[in-house]
Amino acid sequence: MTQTKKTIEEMSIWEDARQMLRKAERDGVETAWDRLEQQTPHCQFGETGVCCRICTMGPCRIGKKAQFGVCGADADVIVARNFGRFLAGGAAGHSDHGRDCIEAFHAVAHGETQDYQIKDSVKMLRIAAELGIKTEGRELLDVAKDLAAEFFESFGSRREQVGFINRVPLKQQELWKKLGIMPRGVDREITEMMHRTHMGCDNDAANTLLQGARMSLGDGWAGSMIATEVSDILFGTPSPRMSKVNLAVLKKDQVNILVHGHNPIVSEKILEAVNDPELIAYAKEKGANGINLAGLCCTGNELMMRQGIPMAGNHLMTELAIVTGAVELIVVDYQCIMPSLVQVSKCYHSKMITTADKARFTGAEHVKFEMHNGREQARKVVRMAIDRFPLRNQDRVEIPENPVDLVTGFSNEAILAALGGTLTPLIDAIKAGKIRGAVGIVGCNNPKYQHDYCNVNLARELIKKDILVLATGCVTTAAGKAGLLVPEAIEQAGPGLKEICGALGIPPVLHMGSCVDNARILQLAAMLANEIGVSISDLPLAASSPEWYSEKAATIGTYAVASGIYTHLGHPPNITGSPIVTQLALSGLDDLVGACFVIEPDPFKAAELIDKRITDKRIALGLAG
Ligand code: SF4
Ligand code: MSK
Repeated sequence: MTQTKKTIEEMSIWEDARQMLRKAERDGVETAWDRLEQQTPHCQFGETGVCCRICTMGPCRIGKKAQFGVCGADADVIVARNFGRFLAGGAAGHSDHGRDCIEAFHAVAHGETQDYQIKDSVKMLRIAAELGIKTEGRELLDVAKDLAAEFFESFGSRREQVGFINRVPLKQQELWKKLGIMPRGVDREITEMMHRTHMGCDNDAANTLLQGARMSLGDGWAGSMIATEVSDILFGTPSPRMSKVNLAVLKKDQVNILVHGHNPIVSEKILEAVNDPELIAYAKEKGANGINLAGLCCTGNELMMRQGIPMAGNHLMTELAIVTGAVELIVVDYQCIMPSLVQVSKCYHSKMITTADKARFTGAEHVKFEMHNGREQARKVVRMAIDRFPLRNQDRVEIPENPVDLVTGFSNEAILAALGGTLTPLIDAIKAGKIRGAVGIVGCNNPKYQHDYCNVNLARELIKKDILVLATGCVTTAAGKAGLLVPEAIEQAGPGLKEICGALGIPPVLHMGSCVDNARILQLAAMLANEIGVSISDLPLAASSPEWYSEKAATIGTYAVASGIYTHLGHPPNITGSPIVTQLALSGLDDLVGACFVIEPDPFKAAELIDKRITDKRIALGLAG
């Protein structure tokens, strides 16, 4: 993808973003768009995946001059190895987040912390029973101890399959066994991928990709799924609630704190601290009218889903939020946090706080959060924010106006409750063609695209075609800003979807959470398939990540495809230098797992392609297209 200098209007579809991009220019602040321009054109060897740095006989690159690396590896092997390691990064990110959640849960179960509790014991007992743990007549914490141990087991290496595989339709489980892609343990599959892609191991591109599928399934059906389920147990299972989105959620007269990253372990404690009357009084002493907490990216989604905390912006809004000049402090945990935030903060009075030893940023202050001190550390951080309020230069503050309303909180439990406790009304609506299918639109922003243009337009096009949209990750913010997350958005939907969502009082685009919460969509797909008695790949479903950028997004796409869900990406991963890998991703996988990737940068054309796939699946099920 080549790039020329964009106008501010071409950079983002949003007025709040454009206003801050103009301010950034005036304030001399460099943004991701400026740096993209400096990086363009990108290296073609890197972009097509044919640059190998796996050993020091290289680096090697495949092109007109040489068809083989020093060791003899060809483009297919090099691309497959690079892509395998790319997917491993994503699987490790989600799954290590999941492990951190289990550690908090384990600490609660063993009485090692008073700072976290079990908020949803009903869900905990239900999941314990689902995983074969005896619950009757036992103390809650005893069950919790066993459940934490069971979750840890899914990360290990001595099992035939991870625990939540019991959720997958049996036919599909058989297929995964036959193909050798049944995930045995989260860590095992990631380690095996790193091993296979060491020089001199797996030199068969297709074989490496199958391990990519197995490892990604380990992420989707274990690492991410456990992260979601444990977060619900500790902080509450989301239910529908109102909130607001865009930079207008920042407040001129209050101390503004932003939480950014992915894991609610830190942000939930910050939320508690900002509601502490003592700290609110301290903020007033310092001349502020209160303390305002807003989210960014997926930590923002986690807090919004469970607590209704407003969302300042998605991935490409993170620098721009600080450019308002109104942010005292940005607290981060991990993933998707641009290192540039340290520099942007320094252009204002803002302070950046890191909280995880595994995600430190040079130039930011580190306040380490551990299980036993989360509450105390959160109070410390909020106090630091308040102390910065008097340093704010109100003349440099510019906060966009008009936040947009949205409804969030659509966990599967909430969806089932809206349906009256059973999937039957949804299945009936699908059979009748009122809801023709469902698409999970997930993932990121990428400055190579006009910010959120594809995310929003794809969602709009699909709901027009009576296709229900399930949104997670940074797409939720895009959909929210576009007014698609409120019940009134049914006016933009096709007649069938309008009728069903109108009757249920829900929006045609459902906010289902953060990146790890794509596991909620997997589970919903599995529940539907089990109820109808088919495989997930038989259902009129699709997934899409129109503006993706991260390793995690590629892993999500891969576990979606391996789970039987046709998946659209706006641009390909760095694999196009290999005919074998590209062919397998774009069609070959369809024969193996019943789904494949499709690449299309234009959201309107993508909607047509997805619509066609959904029509084909409906017809195969004996339903009207
Ligand atoms: Fe070159 Fe082979 Fe080493 Fe890769 S593994 S850098 S292709 S010699
Ligand atoms: S935060 S992975 S930019 S969705 Fe989950 Fe957003 Fe993508 Fe990060």
